[in-house]
Amino acid sequence: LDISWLTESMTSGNPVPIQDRHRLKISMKPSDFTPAVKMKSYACQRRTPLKHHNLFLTDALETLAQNAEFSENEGRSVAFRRSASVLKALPHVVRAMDELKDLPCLGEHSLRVIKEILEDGTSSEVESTRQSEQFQAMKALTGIFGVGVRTADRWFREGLRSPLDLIHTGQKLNHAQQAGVQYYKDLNTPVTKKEAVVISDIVEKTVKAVLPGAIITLTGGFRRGKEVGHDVDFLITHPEEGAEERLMPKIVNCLEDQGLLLYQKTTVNSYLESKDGPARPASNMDRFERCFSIFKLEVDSETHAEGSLSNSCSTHHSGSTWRAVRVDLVVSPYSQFAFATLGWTGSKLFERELRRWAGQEKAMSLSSHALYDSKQQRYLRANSEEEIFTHLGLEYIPPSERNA
Ligand code: DCT
Ligand code: MG
Repeated sequence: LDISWLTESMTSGNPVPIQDRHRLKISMKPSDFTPAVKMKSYACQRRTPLKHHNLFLTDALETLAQNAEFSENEGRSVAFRRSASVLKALPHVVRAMDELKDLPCLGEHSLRVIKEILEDGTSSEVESTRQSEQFQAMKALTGIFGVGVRTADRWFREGLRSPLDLIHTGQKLNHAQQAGVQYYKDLNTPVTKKEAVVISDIVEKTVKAVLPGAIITLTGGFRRGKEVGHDVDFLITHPEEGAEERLMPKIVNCLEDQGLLLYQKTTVNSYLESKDGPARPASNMDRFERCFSIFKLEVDSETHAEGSLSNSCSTHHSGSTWRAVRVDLVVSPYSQFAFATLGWTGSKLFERELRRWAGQEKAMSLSSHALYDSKQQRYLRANSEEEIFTHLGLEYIPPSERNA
């Protein structure tokens, strides 16, 4: 429906010409216009569903974000992620550049990429990034559990391209990286919701056997409604403050006794609340008692995908009845549980934006442990995520709409 003649008249302030007036009689429903979307600028002010309308654009922008992370250019990476996130929150497919003109966070570079995709179907920068040897090698190397961008970059400059190259050249690897190489294929096979549910049952039974009355919450992407994830995240607490102390070693022992752990590394809780407020700006690294683990998950023949276990780097063989799955366990004191739940539900960008909102708009400092109000010089307590949103002056966004 072409209504440009009408909108022109409306915006110019001139009356609709006589010869056009009969055209106004055709039924005009509000849905005939693409409504101007009022988009808030912080991702934590918006509802971002898991399934959205602009994957063809967001995938491209997130490729550039990932490439910026590989060269440790955080500012550039966050800029691309923010652009992508705005498009995820749009209620319609983007078809033309003028639909973007009132949207926040879309920088010059992102707009250039979007324009190219809308006009040509692809962006040359995105395609050449995806095909570049460096990008592919960095993806493969950082895809190894225990390997960060710095290590991967050093290996790349030494000529290494894949996990197999690490084995062939006899690289010195720490324990986490050894497990990462050994279970490389399994750990790069997405964990399904079904597998997450099976692991939840195991974790729940184990934790409750060790500490009756404990509360176990599935967090991370699965709490936001994702169908697959790269790992399974759990948050554990107990209504009696203090009952959770030194709980992790007991959980780990119990899991080990059942032969369920292929790898684990536990870090102790090092969080201390200072009466003067948080010492450093709230970071995304929290200080809970935490266990990074790799579970040995029995696979029933029905879900056992053909070939998914034949792993050239792995000691186990095709025909095994188990697979390796990354599981993160976090223990929180009950008084911090709401903050920990909010912090561990994600998405990563949603969390980053919550902390930025707190700091820049509210003079508060938010972490997965606490919320500190710098003006009142005191900690604000909360028993639920809803209360934290209220403290922050934000509308409550449920987990399924935090997929920023
Ligand atoms: N988190 C964060 N900042 C980070 C890392 C994690 O705020 N730098 C939070 C948000 C999500 C949660 O911890 C779990 O992290 P991941 O498992 O990495 O994210 P996910 O959303 O669960 O993604 P996936 O589905 O791939 O596991
Ligand atoms: Mg996760």
